[in-house]
Amino acid sequence: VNTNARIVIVGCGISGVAAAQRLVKAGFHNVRIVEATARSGGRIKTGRLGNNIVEIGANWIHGPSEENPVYHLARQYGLLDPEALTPENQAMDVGGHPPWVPNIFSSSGRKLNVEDLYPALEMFAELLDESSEFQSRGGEPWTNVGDFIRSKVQQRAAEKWKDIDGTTRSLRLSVISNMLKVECSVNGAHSMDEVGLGAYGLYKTLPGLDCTFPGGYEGLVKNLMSVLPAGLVTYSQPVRCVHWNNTEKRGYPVTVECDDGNKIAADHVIVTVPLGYLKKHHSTLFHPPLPLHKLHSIQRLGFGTNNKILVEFDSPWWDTDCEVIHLVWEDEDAMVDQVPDVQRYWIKKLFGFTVLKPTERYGHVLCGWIAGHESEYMETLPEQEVSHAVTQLIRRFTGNPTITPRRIMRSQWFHDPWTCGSYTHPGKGCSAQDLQNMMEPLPTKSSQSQPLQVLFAGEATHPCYFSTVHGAVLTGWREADRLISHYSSSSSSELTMS
Ligand code: 6YU
Repeated sequence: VNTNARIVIVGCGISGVAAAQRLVKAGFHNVRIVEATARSGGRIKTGRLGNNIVEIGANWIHGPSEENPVYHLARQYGLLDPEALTPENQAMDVGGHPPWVPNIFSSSGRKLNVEDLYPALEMFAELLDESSEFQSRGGEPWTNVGDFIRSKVQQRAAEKWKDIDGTTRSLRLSVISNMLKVECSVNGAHSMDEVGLGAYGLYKTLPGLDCTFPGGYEGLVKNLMSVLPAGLVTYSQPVRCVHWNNTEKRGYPVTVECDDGNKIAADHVIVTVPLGYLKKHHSTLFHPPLPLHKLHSIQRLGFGTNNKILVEFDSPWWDTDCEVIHLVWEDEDAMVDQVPDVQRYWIKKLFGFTVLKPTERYGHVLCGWIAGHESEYMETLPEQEVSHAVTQLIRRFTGNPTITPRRIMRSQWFHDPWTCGSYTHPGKGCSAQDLQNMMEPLPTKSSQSQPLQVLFAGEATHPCYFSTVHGAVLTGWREADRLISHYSSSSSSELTMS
């Protein structure tokens, strides 16, 4: 294998690190990573709230079981709690929605009886499952998940809930609105009306009950990086433009131009920048520009915002066994997941909180979730204003005017200039072909020029695990393997020729 090839990786998120680790292990010694910020990890970002280790980006290992590379690595590095390692934990197939114990509060300051709301929760869960079944036959007559769910709930409520009193029916429909907001957060979308029904089923889940990293998700990045030679990453070095198809004879086919004017010649570049960044900067990031089919897929795929608002309390106002808190607005029986006036009502988009467990480790810390344009607006407000809005919200829903958070912290992924949002979802009109186009290297096959000049990794390029850390890892390995097998086969053909 010819291991002299010069390979530049743009971005030191987990996909870039995974690609570098694989290439270095295969013996490539001219590998470097160029990263815009001063740190590794990208959307894996561990911070502190008081004495607590908290996640600002990725939170869970989704589906921690044998097939999940993140689970494998985390286990190998000794980063998980014993419960996560049990066979029972790995065998639980939760379909992407862990069966967390809920507490449900309403906007009139009542804690609702969860059993009364089961019919709505169950109907919603069924419809989400059905939304996955449209793959490859489009979503006709619906284009998006939001429309599909609304029309089906209307139909089924008319049949099944016809003898139910108006107040209960209205409350159940308000619960559907809350569940739509949950899905906006899960999918990283402004509204479920923006998530394509035809492609919703592309996303695949793995078995295993979602678990966290007690010492922080960044431990995964650090361990994976420990095998890389010192100095392999250049930090605070944003890439401005990838010039490919360079025509000068005997030169390298690609030049990576940095913001400070630095130019790096390469045989291959692996681009791992987030889809949000690509959407915004594709026209200046590539010269010559991307082929149209690739560009159209970048535009069709969705990249929305999902942010966290972490809040610490002196004492809990939720049940001891509670794992998730839902806040149901009683005036939202129209099954809506967007607020009418973002500046005034942005806080209504926050679906509720997940509870950081175990309590012995975290104390009383909640993680609030808010997606969409409302979340992007929240990012522009001073932290104090966010804190005030959250305090008022909790006081209203609990009916307890004395609850006061001790500390608060929020993420701002939309205004992060190197991310421009949170993660990928299939937009309206998307199909499996769009994810294939995302991962296709440049130049495309028909071209006569040097192959594999620009390769693409990152969560948005995984055909079924997009939006996740395990998806990102697999794409880094995939592109490294593409180069490794390219050089194995070209050296073997050289051998055959000689
Ligand atoms: C997961 C989870 N999780 C919450 C929140 C967020 C995300 N994810 P990176 O961005 O990391 O790296 C790119 C680098 O490039 C970066 O360092 C940049 O600085 C750099 N760069 C950019 N421009 C550059 C330039 N010009 N020059 C040089 N460098 C440049 N995933 O598994 N579990 O719990 C969550 C969550 C708030 C923001 C998440 C979660 C997503 C992961 O964080 C993400 O996929 C990977 O970290 C990305 O790694 P990367 O290397 O690709 O990019 C249909 C349907 C489906 C349902 N889907 C839902 C599934 C659930 C998804 N859930 C996510 C949930 C949470 C809560």
